[in-house]
Formats: sequence, C-alpha cells, structure tokens
Amino acid sequence: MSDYFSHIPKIQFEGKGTTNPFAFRHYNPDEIIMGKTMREHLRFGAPYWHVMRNDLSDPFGAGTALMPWDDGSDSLENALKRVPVFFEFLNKIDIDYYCWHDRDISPEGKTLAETHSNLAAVCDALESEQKAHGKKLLWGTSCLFSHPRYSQGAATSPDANVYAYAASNVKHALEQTHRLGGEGYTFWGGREGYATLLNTDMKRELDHLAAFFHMAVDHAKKIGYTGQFYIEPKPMEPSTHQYDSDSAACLNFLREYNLLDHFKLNLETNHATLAGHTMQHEMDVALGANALGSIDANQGDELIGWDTDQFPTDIYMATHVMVRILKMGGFTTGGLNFDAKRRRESHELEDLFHAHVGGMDTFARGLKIAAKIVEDGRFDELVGQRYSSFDNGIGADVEAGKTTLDSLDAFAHSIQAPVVASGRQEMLENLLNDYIV
Ligand code: XUL
Ligand code: CO
Repeated sequence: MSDYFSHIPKIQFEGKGTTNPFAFRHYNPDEIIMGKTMREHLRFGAPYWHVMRNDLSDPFGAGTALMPWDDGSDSLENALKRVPVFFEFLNKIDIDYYCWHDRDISPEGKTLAETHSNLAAVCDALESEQKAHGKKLLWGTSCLFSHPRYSQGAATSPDANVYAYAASNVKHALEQTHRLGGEGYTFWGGREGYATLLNTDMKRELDHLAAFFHMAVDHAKKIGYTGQFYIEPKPMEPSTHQYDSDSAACLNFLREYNLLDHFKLNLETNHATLAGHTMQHEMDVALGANALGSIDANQGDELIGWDTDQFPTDIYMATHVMVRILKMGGFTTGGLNFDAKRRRESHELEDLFHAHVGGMDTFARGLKIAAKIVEDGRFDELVGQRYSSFDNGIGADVEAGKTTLDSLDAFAHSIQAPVVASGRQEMLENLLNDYIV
C-alpha cells in the first residue's frame, strides 16, 4: 500500500453546508435517487493517463505536476511503482472504475515481444490491486497515436507493416482488458484521418479501418470477451480531419461496414464542442441509434479552440447529460470517465482531489436535477404537445407510412393554410432554470 496522499483525508459526503474543500457537497454515494444509489447511477471512472502520466506540460512549456513517486524514466520498474499510487488515489477519492491505454500503464520495450510482456507484467499488478481494493476496469484501449510509427495512422496507415503492428497492440490490449474484467474496449482514432487529401486514399483507408474493427470483434469472440466495444468520436486534433468526426459520422461508418451490432459510442464533451455540436446533440444522435455507450466527462474552454480536457463544472451540461442517461435507463457497461486534466498551474497533489471532487459534485448535482426533470415530466409533456398533430389523423398516417404525395396534396387542399405554433424556446429555458436553481 503506497502512502503519498496521507496528508489528504478520504473524501466523504459532508453536504452543502461544509467548508471542507476535501469533502463532497452533493455526491452522496449511497443516496437513493429514482431507485438506485448515486454510485450506481454515476459509475465514475478515472483515466490512468491523466491521473498518473500527465505532467501538465503544454506546447509552450515543461511539465509542472508534482509526482514524487515517479523517477521520470520509462522503465518497467517505474511503471510498476505507479500502480499502487493510482489505487491509493482511487480509494481516497472513492472512484470505483478506471480506464487505461496500454502505453500509459506500461512502457514500449526494445522488441514487440518485450512491449507485450511489459504490458502483461503491469496488468498482473493491476489485477491484484483491483482485487485488493474492489476496483473495476471500465475500459481499456491501445495507444495507437503517440509512437512515431503511427504518425500517419495505425489502422489507416498507408504502410501494411504499421497496420500489422497496430493489430498486434490491439490483440494484446484486448486480451489484457478481458483478463482484468474490463467492461468495455475503446477505439479513439486520433491519427485515423489525414493531414492532407493530396496523399490520401480515403476509401481505401476506411476499408482498412473497418477490416481492423471486424478483426477485433472476431478476436473478442475467439477469446470469449463479451465486453462492449466503443468508438470515441473527435473531429480533429491531432489529425486535420479524423474519420470518427462525430456521432453521425461514426454511425454511418458502422452501418456501412456492418459493425453497428458490435459497437456503441463513447462520447466526450470537449470532442462534441470541437465538432461544433453540443454534448446533448451528440447524445441524441447516438440514442436514436441505440448506440450510446459511455461518457468521457470533461469540458472545453470557451476561449481556447483546443481539446483542453478540463474538469466538468458546468451544471447545465451535467444536467443535460444525466437527463439522457436516466431516460435510457442508466449505463450498462459505460460510466462517467473523467477524461480531464488539471490546469498547468494546479500542479500540487491536492489539486488532483479538488479537480475530481468538483467533477463528481457537478455530476451529482446534474443527476439530482435530472431526476426532478424526468420525474416531473414537464419537458416531455411540452415536447409531446409540440408534435401532437402526429398523434392522430393525417400525422398518424404519415408516421404509419400510409400517405403519399398525392394523398397529402389532396389533404392540404382540404384544410385552411396552416399556422404553426410557437416553439417557446425562452419559456423552456426559463423552466430549465427553475429546476437548476
Ligand atoms: C483524446 C481522448 C483520448 C481517448 C482515449 O482526445 O479523448 O484520451 O479518450 O484514447
Ligand atoms: Co476521451
């Protein structure tokens, strides 16, 4: 058991009135909301990459994060030293799930075989820590974007040898995810796209990407892995354009290549923003296809056009997210993974806790407000009324596929010129504010 956070108390619920910054004001894990505990609803996860590996460097300056357990080397020994520290953190903050990329947890070796044996060695350590502390793996993934060999893509690389290397990494990451009881396996294609179309055969790359995913699905079957595959959409950064640019693009790809039965989406708030969408837009597109799987919970900065991966503090956004999660009946394999990092200025160990406390309290508030909204049903009622002309008569015929242009033409001639009712946007915004405050 490591002891790097002994100066920080275990974070517990103290309620709204507390002045203790190391306490939850809203996240009360055992409180029942709509028949389930907050812990069961929210299924918080912490990402190994931000908590353990992000030194808070940016393109203009070196890392600032204090990591007294880390010798700065990329050795297996150092990788193994990080594992108990991460579980000490999960225990103190009371987060049940975590996520990793293979390269966050274990270093690349001198050979491919050594790389895979490093991964297996760290997963041995993760497995025993998971068991000792009752923690679970939300999802695993392979980092197919950092190493220079993947600079032109992995499953969409123009080089078949690189493609094979990527497949080898996924095979091993998937097998280790399976062995750790991972509830999901994610593909985020940061380099699966292009820098310029001048050198790109897009159709060929997409065919290769689909073949890659089919091989992953087949391999999961072969090893008996029944977890959920996810694609995580993002429009750009690091590539100029990424093929998985948003929910709609992912769903189209999955349908076209016959993969929709095997994949759901892992939606990230800041990626939605980069795509020029709201998170609720991305969620509604996914929900329409029964493909909403999991959430990377963070938020962007309104003034910086990057994926700044900030901790979620926006109660409106958390409310919109949780309304949708409640309406879909809750997460099954998914959860709320804080794909978020501290600001470069927040480099001390205690900042890790302030950041997660804030994110957890924000979603706890979102959940409580969303429960009121869903239970009251006012929004559903108002939206239902807005479409009520489709409940019977000619509208119901349209929905039942019973109309033609001829029959609608005849109907249109038989009625007074229609006057559409107000959309009542401002009234609905006021109603939302009534729930939030
Ligand atoms: C990058 C991002 C990734 C994925 C996993 O923007 O969100 O960390 O979540 O590869
Ligand atoms: Co993410």
